[in-house]
Amino acid sequence: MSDATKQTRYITCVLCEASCGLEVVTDGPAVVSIRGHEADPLSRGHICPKAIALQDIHTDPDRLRTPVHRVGEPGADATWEPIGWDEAFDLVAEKIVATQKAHGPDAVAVYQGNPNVHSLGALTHGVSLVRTIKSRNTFSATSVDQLPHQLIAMLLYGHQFLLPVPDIDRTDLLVLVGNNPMASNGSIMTVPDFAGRLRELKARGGRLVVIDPRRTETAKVADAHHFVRPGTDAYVLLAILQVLTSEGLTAPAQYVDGLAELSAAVAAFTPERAEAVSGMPANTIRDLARDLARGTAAIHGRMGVSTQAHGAICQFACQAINIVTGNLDRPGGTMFTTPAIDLIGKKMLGKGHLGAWASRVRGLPEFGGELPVSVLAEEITTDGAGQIKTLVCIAGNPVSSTPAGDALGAALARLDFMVAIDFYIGETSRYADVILPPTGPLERDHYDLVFHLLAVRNTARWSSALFDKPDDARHDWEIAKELALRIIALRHAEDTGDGVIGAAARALNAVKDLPAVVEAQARFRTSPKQQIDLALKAFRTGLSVKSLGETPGGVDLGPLEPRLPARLLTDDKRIDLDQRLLLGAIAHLAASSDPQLAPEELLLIGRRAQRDNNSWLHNAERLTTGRARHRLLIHPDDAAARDLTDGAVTKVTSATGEIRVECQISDDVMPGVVCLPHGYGHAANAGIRLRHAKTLPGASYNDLTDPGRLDSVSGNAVLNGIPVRVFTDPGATP
Ligand SMILES: Nc1nc2c(c(=O)[nH]1)N[C@H]1C(S)=C(S)[C@@H](COP(=O)(O)OP(=O)(O)OC[C@H]3O[C@@H](n4cnc5c(=O)[nH]c(N)nc54)[C@H](O)[C@@H]3O)O[C@H]1N2
Ligand SMILES: Nc1nc2c(c(=O)[nH]1)N[C@H]1C(S)=C(S)[C@@H](COP(=O)(O)OP(=O)(O)OC[C@H]3O[C@@H](n4cnc5c(=O)[nH]c(N)nc54)[C@H](O)[C@@H]3O)O[C@H]1N2
Ligand code: SF4
Ligand SMILES: [Mo]
Repeated sequence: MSDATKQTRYITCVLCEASCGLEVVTDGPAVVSIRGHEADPLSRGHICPKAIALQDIHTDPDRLRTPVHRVGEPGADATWEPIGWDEAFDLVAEKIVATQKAHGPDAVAVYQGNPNVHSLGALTHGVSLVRTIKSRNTFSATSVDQLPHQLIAMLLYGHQFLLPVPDIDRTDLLVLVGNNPMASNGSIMTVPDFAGRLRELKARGGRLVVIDPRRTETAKVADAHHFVRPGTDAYVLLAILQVLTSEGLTAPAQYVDGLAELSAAVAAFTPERAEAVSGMPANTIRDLARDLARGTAAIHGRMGVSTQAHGAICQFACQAINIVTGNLDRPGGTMFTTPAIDLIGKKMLGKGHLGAWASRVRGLPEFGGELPVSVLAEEITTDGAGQIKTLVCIAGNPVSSTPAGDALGAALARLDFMVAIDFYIGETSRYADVILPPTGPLERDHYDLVFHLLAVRNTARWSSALFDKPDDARHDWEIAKELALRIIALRHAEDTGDGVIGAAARALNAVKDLPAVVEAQARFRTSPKQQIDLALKAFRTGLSVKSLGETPGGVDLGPLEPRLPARLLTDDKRIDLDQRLLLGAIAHLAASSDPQLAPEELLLIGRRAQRDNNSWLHNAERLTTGRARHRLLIHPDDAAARDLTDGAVTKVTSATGEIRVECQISDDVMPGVVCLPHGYGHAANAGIRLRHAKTLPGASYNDLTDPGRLDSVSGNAVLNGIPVRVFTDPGATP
């Protein structure tokens, strides 16, 4: 290694929503060091241990570099043989077109996982591929994640992605409900360097309050932490609204309607009722409500209150609290971003719609073109017209990440055909007939179309691929392009009477001059980089890919600015709190008897560790050292009641499943609550090809969750507050 060949480069980390700017030193094809980029106007030098995994992924021998197809049944005995790209594209396109011809368009389903929002090419081209497939059976990780946020944003602000973010850099009071940014680095709030920003908040006299059934890493650095029984936040949040409205502590902006209706709807939710249900003291709730109305304040609810029984009510209540206290759209409250590439303002993202169609078996409504992923398995296994026969799984691991993942896996085994666009053979992709691996995160260009929209500061950053891709590799956008063009060509060949004979590539050649095909080619051939450059210029930002590329870390466009009411996309440019869907659900909750648990039951909640990333970074050697993180946290009282000793293997059962897992006794969880991370359960003999993951199999949380339990308003999965029983199980090994 010589200094002469070393290069310092600035890139964006695409592993989580914080989107940190990194300073990477390379030497030829090798990464020499990765550190946080101090001069980055958004991330200010922040980095977390996961960033080094970028290098591990890059060099991981288990990462697929060429397409493979499975020989034999899914499982330990399956073998995977490399096939050429053209052959693979042809095969996949033909299966998709043939399935849709034989069984209708909805017989091909699509699932898009979380990494899609972290990939520019997936957004510029993957979305178009999904539109080309054109199936009502479209699913994504949204319905195990932020679906209630999008629904509420659509109803209140007129667009599913008009999501206000806490103005952490100026607020007096930040209240976090069901999120743990010290480990997750923030969500629906791109907040790199949360710890540093929190220190600044405290230094200027501000406070952080955390509401969570576990004393989390964030709770430990907060000014106050309040335990809440899982799944009962709705009572607490509605009680905060009850206090605000009944004590006259409201000061909504002039463009807000429906305060009287909201006040009436929350009247039954007294702090005393909330205390009885949630365990959070009534006086604490009153004080918190009054504090929220005092100076600038922002309340932010995330996973713990989205993926639970009352996800939509909780998100509605959080927005309503910010609105009625006058904190929405003011510095120090919650604010909307002003992104350089404004996909919302330029109407390039749909506003969202609810119930345009319903799932075939259970009749659950779509939102924004997607059905809740909790219905995926039953749509595969229930015979009849419209049954799913083929699945296109793009950057997702639903066997690990969605309710009753084990049952979903069994359903995937019954498909006629499945393709995974993924670079690992994991819990889900092992069921695929063909896996198409895109280039890795260090081999692709990036611009954050999504996270600039959700960031606590307005910036714009271009990130060039650190390394050239190998000649025979394909970017995710190229995979989307090749598949889409072949699908379009095959459909045209069929229409023009050529039929589905022979290779898709031949069909492509035969119809390449048809106007529709020419148009599609033009659309798909524009690279992500060209599209970003065109957008930056068309939107008169004064920026270009070239100018951003010459500005390491990107440009600082300043703190968030007030944008309302101009930014609203509701028909009358006003915010209406009198939302029938939500006020109806609140009335229903008011009239329902309060939740009770059977005496033996505990409530299961999730957690994220700083060195985990959902299900897929467990093959990074340096992230998987040390003591296993996938232990079940249990309160000393609950452990004693079951004669459990620390480290014992327990059997955990729910209404739908059973797992074995090691326990860790801890009073960080409240009595009656047990806590386990998701994304584990890398079964050693299942035929997955992840050498490190197999050494830390753990158990999968989602073998305990129930696809039948949904937030009834939004269709989001209930992943937290799962009633379980915990038993000593001396004979079992985890
Ligand atoms: N019980 C429980 N379940 C949960 C959660 C929870 O808190 N508790 N969290 C939920 C949340 S918030 C989410 S977002 C979901 C995540 O759910 P999913 O998105 O379904 O799963 P991931 O674990 O993110 O798996 C991502 C897959 O994409 C692959 N991959 C990674 N990068 C790329 C890429 O650039 N291109 C392609 N093509 N593939 C790539 C990986 O190899 C992996 O197979 O899980 C949800 N499930
Ligand atoms: N290190 C790391 N970072 C990540 C990820 C990761 O897997 N690892 N995943 C990324 C993704 S995809 C996402 S969506 C974000 C999520 O980011 P966060 O929302 O911050 O995610 P979690 O850490 O799951 O935090 C959820 C919190 O809710 C609490 N909780 C559970 N049930 C309840 C309840 O009923 N009420 C209340 N009030 N709280 C409850 C849990 O104890 C937990 O502390 O993180 C992202 N960042
Ligand atoms: S916080 Fe997220 S974006 Fe920042 S370095 Fe860690 S994984 Fe990457
Ligand atoms: Mo997520």
